[in-house]
Amino acid sequence: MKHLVPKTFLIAACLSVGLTAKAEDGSAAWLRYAPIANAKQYETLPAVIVSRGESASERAAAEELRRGLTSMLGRPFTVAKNGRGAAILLTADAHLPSESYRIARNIHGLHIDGSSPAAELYGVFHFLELIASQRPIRDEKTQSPSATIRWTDEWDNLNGTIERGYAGRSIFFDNGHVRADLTRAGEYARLLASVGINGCNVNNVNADLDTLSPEHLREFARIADVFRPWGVKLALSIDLTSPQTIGGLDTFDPVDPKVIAWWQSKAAEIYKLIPDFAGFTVKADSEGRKGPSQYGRTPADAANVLARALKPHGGVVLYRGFVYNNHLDWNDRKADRARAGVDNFVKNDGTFDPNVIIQIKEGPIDFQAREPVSPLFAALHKTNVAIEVQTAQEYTGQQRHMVFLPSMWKWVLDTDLRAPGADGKPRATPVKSIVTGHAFPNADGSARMGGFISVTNVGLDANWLHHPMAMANLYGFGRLAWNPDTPVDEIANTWSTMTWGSDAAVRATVPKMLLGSWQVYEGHTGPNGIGTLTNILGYHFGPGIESAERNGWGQWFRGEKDGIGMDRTSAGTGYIQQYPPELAAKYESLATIPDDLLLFFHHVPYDYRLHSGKTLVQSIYDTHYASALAAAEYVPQWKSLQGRIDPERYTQTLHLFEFQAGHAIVWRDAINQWFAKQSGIPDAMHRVGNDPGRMEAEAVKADGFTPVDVTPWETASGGKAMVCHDAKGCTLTTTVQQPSGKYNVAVQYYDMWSGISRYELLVDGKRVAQWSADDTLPPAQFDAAPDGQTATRFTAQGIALHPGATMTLHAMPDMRSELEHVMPAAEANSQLRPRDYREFAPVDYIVIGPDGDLTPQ
Ligand code: GCW
Repeated sequence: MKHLVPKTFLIAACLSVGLTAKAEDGSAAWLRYAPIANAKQYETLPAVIVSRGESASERAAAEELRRGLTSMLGRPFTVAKNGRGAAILLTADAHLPSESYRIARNIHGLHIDGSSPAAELYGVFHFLELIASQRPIRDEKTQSPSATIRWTDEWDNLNGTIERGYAGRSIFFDNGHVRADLTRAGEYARLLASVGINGCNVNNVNADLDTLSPEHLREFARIADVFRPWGVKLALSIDLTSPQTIGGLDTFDPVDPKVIAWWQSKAAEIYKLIPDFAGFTVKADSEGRKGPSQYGRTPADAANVLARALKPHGGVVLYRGFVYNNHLDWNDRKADRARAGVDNFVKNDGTFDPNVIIQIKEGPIDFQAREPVSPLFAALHKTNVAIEVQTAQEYTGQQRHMVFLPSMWKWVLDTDLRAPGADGKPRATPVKSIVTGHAFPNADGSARMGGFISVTNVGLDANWLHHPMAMANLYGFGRLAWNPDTPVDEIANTWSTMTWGSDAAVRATVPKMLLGSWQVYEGHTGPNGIGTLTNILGYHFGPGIESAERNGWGQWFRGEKDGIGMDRTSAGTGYIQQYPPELAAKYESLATIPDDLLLFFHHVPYDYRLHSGKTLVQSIYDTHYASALAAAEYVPQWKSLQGRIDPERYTQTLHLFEFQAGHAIVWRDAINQWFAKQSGIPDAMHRVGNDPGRMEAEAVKADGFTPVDVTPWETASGGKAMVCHDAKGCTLTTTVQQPSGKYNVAVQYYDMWSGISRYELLVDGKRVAQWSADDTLPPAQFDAAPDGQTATRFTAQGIALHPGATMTLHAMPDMRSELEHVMPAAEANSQLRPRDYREFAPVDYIVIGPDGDLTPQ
């Protein structure tokens, strides 16, 4: 590498920086700036950062660079207004394309040029990432974002709760107001800026009706203030009824002149307080929210009244494509929720104003473990569109399972819809080309406005998303939004190095774990495009298979006697015909439909032979065993990194992997048992229903315990659990049959949200293990019943057993009377009634398996 500057200008790198792991809480995320192993390679980097910029963003950029380089390279860097000699120069260059930066070297030193202060920040963060991953400094070509909209949506409520938030309460709101202390909000904006995210919608799309009250707007302005230095613009979700609900008008009809005037004056009021306000997100005519249909108006009528009010100020409207009827008729074989996007929007193509963007969820249903891509992307040719993905893992393990979502998103973005061009012939139109505005450009040939939105739902948990690995999703979202061609292994590698350090074993292990994790999760939840198979009427976390059927929500898979899967062919709901012809033909034919999407599109017998050569049901059994095992293997893989990662994050992550290993078994067994019963076809390998070493709680000698039916039945082994209503405690006793030796003993039980039952395991009267059911997981939410989301396990390792030994599980329920009528704060403003959260120490089964790091099967 050519040296940047003469050696005489250099300050020797401080080589004393070690790699000793120190305790960390994850709040620094990927911006830890840990000292790098070989700082010497950057010894020619000048120690003076020259920045003349006066704006808050330019100051933030210079300070970030100083902080990052000093910390990583272990020598002091300083910021100056002017410099003599070699320096790192942060400069504005108006000739660069919008939001772009360039890194280049010349005789004066290193230049980081940005077209705007925010772009200087992007350049700085990119440069710091380069150093953190110990890549060589080279001249780089100008880097520009792929699209203008790169936002996160946060589903935070003003009362401080977060809809589908799995990492604590809101960083923005509490008790009906914006928090007094917005430190975390500012830190969040810094994280967002570091991956090029330029907007953040801070309140739930199910917006509080008084979001736009003058009092709240003044408070929101404070959030905008802490975002601003990081180039992150504030957006708000609004309710379309606002002119009526808070404006006092007798209507919210979007074409009514009074309503038009109201929105105009509201926009002016907002921009007075927040001059760089980004715009509105709108959920209307969906899941009980009112919308333009009430007045016989179109989504375009509604979107345009807002867009016209925002236009003079430079704002945009993100109108959500998530409009569907949640009271569909189950008995109507033609009814199909997946059709809703195209059915509701395509007729309005070309009628939306230029500052309206239709925000389309990646798939036609709702963030399932796998769905085909939404056909709406290819159906709107004269309308701006953006893709909405969900970093919050609502249907993918709620940040209690590790699921690296960039793998999924990349698959979506690369899916080629084969939309016809002007000549009517199919052409390459991958989703990424559509959402970046290139596939269907404006009339003048320029790219349409488009973009990327991640529903993120960070919370007050120190590490933002609860599972340290979940932060790879936020990081990866930013990287893909900036450049959807970024390879996912590059995302996994860079994130891992910045988050966990550059130890060779860590670098070899973490990205590999991440990159396989979507497949693992899909493999032990809903298979073959059927949907996640979680309890859709509950919290979307654990299995609850038939909750999707026989109701108006339309997440049906039609599991029937003759077979399973939604028939969406032309003989069925006709949904497939919403795709452009070439792709429709591929999905319509059983010969070409990919195995992993089969049940989304076709109704087939249980013994239908897949392209893989296996029958559907056998493939489900096999995949579920393999994937649960893969999830269990995360534990020993992670343990192999002990000492190479700070103990605090190491331990926290280990607990999550241990939980995941147990919960993957809950999923595996629920789905396999259900398919075995439904199909009547046994597992050719005799695993389903035959669990070596497993003792059903209801089948061993019980003292005090009583059996209960668990609902849904597939979420308990044998459909039953034992519960203890005796305040003195209850016991389960069995006689060990195994040969003498060391074993793992796992207890599968249910951990309710609020009670704390206590358990101890005794061998020949001697206590060998004890634990409390006081985990913050599961349930990730407030569940008062034994079911798929409260099911969990405790594993005691290395327990010495001998044939004839008496093994006793002693359980103490938590029967405190104050738990009898509890209303969790998070549910306080919902329709729910207080519930009985006493915890009767429910136990499903005990299993004895081989000693070691793997949880017994
Ligand atoms: O999937 C559903 C979620 C709702 C959410 C809705 C939406 C904010 O379960 O919690 O509401 O999607 O995206 O609007």
